[in-house]
Amino acid sequence: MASIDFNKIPRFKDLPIKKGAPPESSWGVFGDDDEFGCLNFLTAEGVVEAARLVKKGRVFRLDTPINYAKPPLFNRSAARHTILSFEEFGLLGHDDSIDNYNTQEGSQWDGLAHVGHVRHRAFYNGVKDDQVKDGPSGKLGIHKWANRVVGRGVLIDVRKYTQEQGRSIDPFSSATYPLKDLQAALAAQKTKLKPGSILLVRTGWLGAYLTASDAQKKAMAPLEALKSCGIESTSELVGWLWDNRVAAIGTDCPAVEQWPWDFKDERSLHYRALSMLGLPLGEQFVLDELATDCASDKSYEFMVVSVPMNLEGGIASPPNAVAIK
Ligand code: UVW
Repeated sequence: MASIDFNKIPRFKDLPIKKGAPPESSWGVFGDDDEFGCLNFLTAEGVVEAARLVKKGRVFRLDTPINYAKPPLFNRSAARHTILSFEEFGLLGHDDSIDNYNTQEGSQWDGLAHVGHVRHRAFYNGVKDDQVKDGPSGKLGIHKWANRVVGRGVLIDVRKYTQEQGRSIDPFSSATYPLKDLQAALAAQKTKLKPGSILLVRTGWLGAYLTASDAQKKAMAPLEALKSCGIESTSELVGWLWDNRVAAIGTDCPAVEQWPWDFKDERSLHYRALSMLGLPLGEQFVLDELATDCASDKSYEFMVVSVPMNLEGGIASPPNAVAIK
């Protein structure tokens, strides 16, 4: 990780800085060949500061177990886990084999090659489809993040905040949490964003999913049937994330924004965040236990260590993440 002069990063209102780049894009800010986008906000100094937040030695796993969703959402396939025996060698022991594994079957970071802009037909920083599909040497591969997603985590428990206001939303509807609720929840928690935060937002979706019946889970899994809450997708929302130098945003709902989102609508958050700003999106993160702990010690900041898969040229990854307090 390199150092960064945060004062030299343009404000959202001044984007784009590169001639010909799409409006509200950060293309060129970190160099024309940059593949990290907002992860550039995570610095070596930020890692050291984040480590100072570790006070009581509690560790919270942020990933769902593989195959937690039965069946996986969005028509994604389930992994097949087989335990292979060493018996034929006269040895007592085993290996694993995981077949048919989709890196987005559960908790996941969407890498920057996951979704390109619908009209500009380009990924972050103008990367084209053929540059992504170059295999291990392709651009925007997830393996490049393998040692990059470490820093100060901040939880916004907007689910708890809105429940306490007596206006909770149905996680199984396409309702959205507006920016003003995220900001108000943050203020109520007495937490501040600092440059280089990994922002986690608890919407309540995953907790609701886990208590649903098998039949409900089966019914909601297909792309066409799923309805899920999310956070709003507006210029104001992404401008606030950018101007606060948020490095990545993870939520406990399936798509960060509501589902369904409209693939044809360039105002959708997947385009605004992944393609325009290079801002990683995290989905189906496990946040409830962390949220309970944050509420009990009134501290909503912690160290996040996320080590995406070292899959050369990969598109996405389970976060393999822990929050440490
Ligand atoms: C879609 O939004 C379709 O995919 P995901 O959010 O899992 O990246």
